Amino acid sequence: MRLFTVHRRRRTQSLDGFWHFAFLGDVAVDEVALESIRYTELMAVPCCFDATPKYAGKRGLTAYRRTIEAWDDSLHRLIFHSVHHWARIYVNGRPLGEHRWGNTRFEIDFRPETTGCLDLVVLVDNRFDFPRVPIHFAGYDWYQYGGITRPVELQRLGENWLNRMLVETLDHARRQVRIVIRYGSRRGAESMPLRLLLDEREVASETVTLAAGGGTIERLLELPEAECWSPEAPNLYLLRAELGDDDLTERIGIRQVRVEGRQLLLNDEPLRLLGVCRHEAHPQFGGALPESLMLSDLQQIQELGCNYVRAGHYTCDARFIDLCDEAGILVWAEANSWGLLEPELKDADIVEAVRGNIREMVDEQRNHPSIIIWGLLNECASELASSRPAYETLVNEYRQLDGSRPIAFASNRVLREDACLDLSDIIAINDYPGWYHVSIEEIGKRVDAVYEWLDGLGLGDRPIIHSEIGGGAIYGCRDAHGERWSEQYQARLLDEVIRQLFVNRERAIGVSIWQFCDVRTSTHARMAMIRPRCFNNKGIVDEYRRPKLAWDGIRRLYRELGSKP
Ligand code: ADA
Repeated sequence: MRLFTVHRRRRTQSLDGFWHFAFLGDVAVDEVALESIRYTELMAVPCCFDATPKYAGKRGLTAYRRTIEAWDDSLHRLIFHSVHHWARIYVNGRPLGEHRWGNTRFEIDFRPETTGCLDLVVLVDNRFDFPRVPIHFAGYDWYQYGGITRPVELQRLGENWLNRMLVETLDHARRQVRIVIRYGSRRGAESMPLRLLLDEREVASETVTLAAGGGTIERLLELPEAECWSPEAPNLYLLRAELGDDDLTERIGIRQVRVEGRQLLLNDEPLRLLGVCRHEAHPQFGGALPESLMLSDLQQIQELGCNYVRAGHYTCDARFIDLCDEAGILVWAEANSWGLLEPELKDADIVEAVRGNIREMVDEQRNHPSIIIWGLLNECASELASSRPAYETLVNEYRQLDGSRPIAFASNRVLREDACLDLSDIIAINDYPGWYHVSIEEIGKRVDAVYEWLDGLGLGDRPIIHSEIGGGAIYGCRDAHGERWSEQYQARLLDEVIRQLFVNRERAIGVSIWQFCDVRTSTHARMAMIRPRCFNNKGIVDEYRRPKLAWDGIRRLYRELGSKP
């Protein structure tokens, strides 16, 4: 699943391929008798079943089935890297667990009752059904496809096993890292050899006594031979832990990120972020992008001169972030929470779900050196004092899980009351001058007004990222008028905004153009009426990644501006 081998010792099998499939439609989950399901066709895993021609646009309950082989009667683990939106897992007819949102990894541990062939069934539901699926809502501005959308793996865990290894740089100059190993143990009280290897060279070795059930081991390590990670020199190392018979590898980069005054620093050097916002979407694959497309997206993003991607509005595929780690592309990673209003932010189930989503994302992705910002609550009701408790809860969740990265939420409540923005380490502004507000000629004035407003709020001393700017263009639409929806208008608009931000002014530390590619949006009437073709057409490449007119100008500008302020 990753760009490196995670387990060299642990038995692991990929369950990707064709599974038996049944579309059950609009039926209540608890009324389905597993024995009565007739699997009449096949479905690919991973894939979005509703991006295939037969099920395009369909919502309902589905069942996926295949056999798996238990190696022996040890604890086994199924890893689902994403099932969209809701899943219930059965082995030999026994329900083992549920998961209620897409885009993050979850695990199901079980001890097989028999060895050999087992029957694995996964019920997958892509319907919008609050409160069963509390963070996928029908009106979001991207099409939320369903299915087993990322790879699935089966592992044998044995008697003692490594669950996670978290690696955090404490001091990049001294190459000092903190390592937290979480393990599981069936019996405990056993003494075990623990070794840590950096690119296969031993850097620590000791004997540890395991606690029954499991526990954590925390160590500080200095790795003087390691070079720091940065966009210019993205040095990566494989850190492998061996505990008894098990092992676990993480790929690490030594780097620290912090906010100081109006700057964002990486290893004490100020950054300028020039990038794009990117959805995982393609007409043929939905949100389940093949590796070839991840790679070609990355190539285009590099070609454009970007050093930064805002990924989201949900947890991006770890393989794409692996590619960013390698390429030195900086990433804003974001938990799923889009446009929530007052009633939603006051709803304990929704806030708890976003919190769970944050926990899973941080747990899965915190070791990526390229991730420098944790994002959340895109364009939610931050102007209301009643929203503050939700913001505080969720921002604090991030801070407790990982205090090593700044936090930002993109706000479009500009020039208004504000009740939450002070909770954000970086001020992130989604504003569309030249599109939703003011004419192209008035963009500069609008930018000044936004900065004055921030000063007035007493937040003028923080770094500012223009987390979204943009305008729609239909691919191929060029005419003498060059008005809205034409490629000329989009090109003119983006050129003017970027110049106003970085050439005529020097206050912002970053920009992410909304958006990299055109994406299908929801069929909700409110959205469909303002989105020609039911696509969000603000991509600077279309949904098939064909560059629009704006491409060349942005490419030139980004290259001229460069990654240093
Ligand atoms: C918002 C939102 C995006 C997209 C954009 C637009 O800023 O964060 O997801 O919907 O607006 O195209 O209007």
